[in-house]
Amino acid sequence: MAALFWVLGAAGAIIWTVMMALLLYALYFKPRIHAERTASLLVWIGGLAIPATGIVVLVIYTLPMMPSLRAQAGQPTIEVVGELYWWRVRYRLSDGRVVETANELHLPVGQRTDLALTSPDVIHSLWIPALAGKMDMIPGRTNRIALEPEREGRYGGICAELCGESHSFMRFEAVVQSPDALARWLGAQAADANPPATPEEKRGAALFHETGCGACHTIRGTQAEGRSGPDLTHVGSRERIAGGLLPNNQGTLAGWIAASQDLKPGNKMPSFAVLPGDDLRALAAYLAALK
Ligand code: HEC
Ligand SMILES: [Cu+2]
Repeated sequence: MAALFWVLGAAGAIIWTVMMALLLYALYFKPRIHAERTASLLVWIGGLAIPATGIVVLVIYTLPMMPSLRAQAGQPTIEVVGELYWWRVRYRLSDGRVVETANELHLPVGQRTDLALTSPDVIHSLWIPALAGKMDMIPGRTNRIALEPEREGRYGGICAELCGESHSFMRFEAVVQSPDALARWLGAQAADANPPATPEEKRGAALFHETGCGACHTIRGTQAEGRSGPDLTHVGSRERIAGGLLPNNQGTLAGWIAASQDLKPGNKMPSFAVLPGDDLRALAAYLAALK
């Protein structure tokens, strides 16, 4: 980008200076009147040939700078699906297992990762300003973007295409880590959910099934196999919930379950305002322990 900026900026500055000089010359030095043949020659050369050559040279210089968006063999590919209003992130491991998570995109530092982007219903746009430009997520097709982060850290990402009521709450984080740390994280995510340990967590697990949460959420290793909401197998390991809206802890989990529609209007999870406080605390304790 820096090379592109300096070269195109310099070319633009040179052309601007020459044009201004010609303008001043024409205005103040009153050149003699040209014969018609010379005049039309001037127009053809100065008005067409020189600008066309300049543009062609600049295009030839800049075209190879465009990143290749084709998936490259051997590069890890992550599928990201834009949902209303959260991000479904899917990793296909080399042993055939599939790991799904939400609103966190874990990437290896210094390595190219191809993202395959799509959406089931409306157009979203994936944008991590610190890492790359925007790329639309369009129903019925798969767009690709390649990321090659240079430094470890957490980078904020947002949806950059107005997609509905809670569009502004559709955030996520790219977590750039060493390939070793990423492999450890993927290994942990691929495991089935921890069984509930304390009596409160056990009550939460039972409530999860009685209340019907499993119709929309998967918790691998249990009967919950719903697909329309985020996979909750390791929800306790995430930094934030609900598309970056809330930090992740027992209190915010309980609040989310009771009042998801007030916190994030129009999202696809109903508020469970009828649940008594005890039940909410038990559900939240169970989910928070799913590290
Ligand atoms: C009708 C489908 C549906 C049902 C039923 C449902 N959920 Fe959800 N849930 C969703 C959707 C969709 C989201 C994502 C909302 C968003 O972020 O926009 C979600 C998000 C969540 C999250 C946040 C996950 C994250 O990583 O951001 C938690 C926790 C959660 N649900 C727990 C529950 C619990 C507990 C129940 C049962 C009491 C339940 N859900 C019932 C659809 C559902
Ligand atoms: Cu969106």
